[in-house]
Amino acid sequence: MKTPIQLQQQNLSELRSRMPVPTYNLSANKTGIVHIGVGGFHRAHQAYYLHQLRQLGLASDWGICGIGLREADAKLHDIFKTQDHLYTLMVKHPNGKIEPEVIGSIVDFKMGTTDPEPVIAQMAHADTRIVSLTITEGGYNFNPTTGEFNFDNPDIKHELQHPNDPKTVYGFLTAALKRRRNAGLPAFTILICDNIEHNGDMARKMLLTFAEAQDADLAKWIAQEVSFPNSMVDRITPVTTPADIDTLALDYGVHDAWPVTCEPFIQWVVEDKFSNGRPDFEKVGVQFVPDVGPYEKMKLRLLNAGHSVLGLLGALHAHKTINACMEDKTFVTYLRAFLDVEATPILGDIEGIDLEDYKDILLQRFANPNIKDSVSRICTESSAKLPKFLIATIHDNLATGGSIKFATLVIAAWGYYSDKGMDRHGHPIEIIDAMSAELHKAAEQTRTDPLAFIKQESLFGNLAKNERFTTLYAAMVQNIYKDPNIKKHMQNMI
Ligand code: CS2
Repeated sequence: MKTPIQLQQQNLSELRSRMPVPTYNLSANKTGIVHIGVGGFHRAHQAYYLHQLRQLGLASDWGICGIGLREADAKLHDIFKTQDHLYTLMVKHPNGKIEPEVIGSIVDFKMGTTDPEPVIAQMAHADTRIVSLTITEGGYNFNPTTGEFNFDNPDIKHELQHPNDPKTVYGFLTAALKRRRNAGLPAFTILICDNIEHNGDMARKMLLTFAEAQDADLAKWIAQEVSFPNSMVDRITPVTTPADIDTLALDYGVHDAWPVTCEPFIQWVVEDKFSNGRPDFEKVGVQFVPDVGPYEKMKLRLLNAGHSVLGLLGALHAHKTINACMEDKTFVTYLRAFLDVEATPILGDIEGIDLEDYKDILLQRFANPNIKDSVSRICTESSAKLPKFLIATIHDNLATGGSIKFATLVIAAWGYYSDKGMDRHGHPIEIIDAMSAELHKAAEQTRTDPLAFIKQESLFGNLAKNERFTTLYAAMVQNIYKDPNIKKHMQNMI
């Protein structure tokens, strides 16, 4: 056992014997990227790619300034302050090996909740050339079925009235872009790193809708000057646990109040449309393609949907982690059947990708016993995820006459989960979802109206009017309410 050393710039030379640390000058020449939403994923993905570039002696004009727009981000802000924005990335291999490494690509962190001015100024600074976002699938303020911007959001109403007091990303982006336009500075690229199909196109549409309501001239300038590359991002990043912090301190001798853990796999496929330059990301394995669409669809409909299949069915069965689901033969067979029979046929051919290999690797990734990705993380904000990950596949298969049964059981299970909020042992499940009250209200009417849950049009579109779907769904609902042992129903289908 080593006496733990506090993670801090001044201790890096001492830490060097314990794990790899940055070899570059931590204060980048310029802060070229402003990133909103510095969760575990950003730190395991984009910030790691930048770190690799910096280790190669490149990208010194691309330091990252993290931004927190939620009160909850204050915790990371404070930790970063004591740790000089350093953190440890713990890559966890299936054989139990852990590779920790200190990452130094984030050079600053600002909160926008108390005083928006420093954040707007940072985005409007001449050195800032990219503003990137990971604000979660639910963070973009649109109706998942209609795809329309939600003007009823009180924060949006507020910032339309008070452009100098932004609350959401839309208010911050327009305030900063306006300042750049007025100063004659080039616009920055807006790079979305969330799991949404055509994420750049979606963000462009949302930002222009908001900007038009605020300032039509500015909207025109944004439409001409700002590029929004679509991108597909991938690395499984579980929630950090106290055990991870302890492992780092006890086994590696590093005190880090908020390390990040992740799997070895990493992928980023991006469209090369950057209006104001970009780091040489291709030198560290980022793929640039003319059209990201097929890659995004593949990832969302296989990986993310696969996660949701395991997550919701696993929650009812009382499996705690994704790898526990993968140790259960019924779950593995069911998942593979869903992927092969329902998700794959709608993907078509994707250049350079063998979908069978992709799925084989995916199953190995899910099975990594060292990752212990919690089912509860996967089920968090299901209302923002399922329309894009799973319900879209049901719609596609209804249109083509394809199979829908494996996905439909997941929807029926989601309804039961939202109604009862407990697993098969009667233990409560904590449901974390911005729509949890509405979901529960709709689901609890299932006994009197079996279709009540799927009548929520903002999530399901017109599924409640599709006879092929409703007949199957209603029968599954009846079975689950009669016998909540979800595994039995899964077994009957495989
Ligand atoms: C997960 C994703 O949130 C989810 O439901 O499927 O966070 C997933 O782990 C990442 O997209 C992996 O790249």
